[in-house]
Amino acid sequence: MNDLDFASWMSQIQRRTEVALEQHLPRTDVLPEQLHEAMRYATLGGGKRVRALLAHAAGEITEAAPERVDIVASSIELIHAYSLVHDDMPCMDNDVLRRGKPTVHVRFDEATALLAGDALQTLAFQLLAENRVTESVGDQLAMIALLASASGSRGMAGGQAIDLGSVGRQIELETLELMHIHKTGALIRASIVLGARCGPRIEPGTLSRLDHFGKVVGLLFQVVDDILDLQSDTATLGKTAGKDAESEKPTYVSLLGLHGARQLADDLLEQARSTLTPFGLQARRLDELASFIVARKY
Ligand code: GRG
Repeated sequence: MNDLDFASWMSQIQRRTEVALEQHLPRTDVLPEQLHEAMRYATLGGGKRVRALLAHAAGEITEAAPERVDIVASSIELIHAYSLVHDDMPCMDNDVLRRGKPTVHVRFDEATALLAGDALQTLAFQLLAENRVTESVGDQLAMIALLASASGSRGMAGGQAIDLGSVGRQIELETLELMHIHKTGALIRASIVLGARCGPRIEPGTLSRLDHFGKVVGLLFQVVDDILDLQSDTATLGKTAGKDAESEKPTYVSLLGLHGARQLADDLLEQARSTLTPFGLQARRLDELASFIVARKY
């Protein structure tokens, strides 16, 4: 796959992620049909699959078998899909549009959205527990624990709690950073480390270097998200644009201004790319992904 240009590589990984997710999600002719329909609606046919791409790109560094990375990538995309379903609900962001379609509670109902999110989350852990992704059982257990802590109150869910608590308040840049390291960053960071842990060639220092890269890229992702929320439109984003300002959410743009946020994105990109230098050509896809995250339009 190394001779592919970035766009072809990306669409190949997006395709194989879609196929893996479609295989692992419960069928809609199995009871309870509506819940299964909602789970598939929330997960399939949309999304950039950035976390799956990062997992595969990190797996290339440790020579991981792509079939193993597919499991990790699917688990992470399931967690991500659950977080979006719950985030869009009236008790949180109360949004009606996601990935260019009505949100799950709008298309179905609130109770179904809540249950679909719950079931997507547990399916993620079932997948990772039932399929071998690394040689040692102890390592596999550690990977399951890593995904749990990245998703839980010390990771994504905790970041969401800080986010909900900061609406309409003035917060310092450090608090904003802490919030995003958890809310958006923890799962992105886990995608990279888990992808790498699927492979046999893990040199000393590799995982901590990749973890640092993930931390920087997680922040970079959020800075760009804040800029897009202000600068882009609903049709391009596939979700309601201008939501941050409307709901008085502190963002990198509200704290630093547009120019400051752009400057921060440039600095973070440089930092992320320099972290990869020791990996040489094996980090080509991670490097390309970092640039893609900055250049993305949605
Ligand atoms: C409800 C526990 C819980 C957590 C929700 C991740 C999150 C926490 C909320 C999502 C809200 C949001 C818009 C966050 C900004 C960054 C982000 C995660 C954007 C969406 O991710 P993309 O752009 O989405 O990767 P796609 O649709 O491409 O998969």
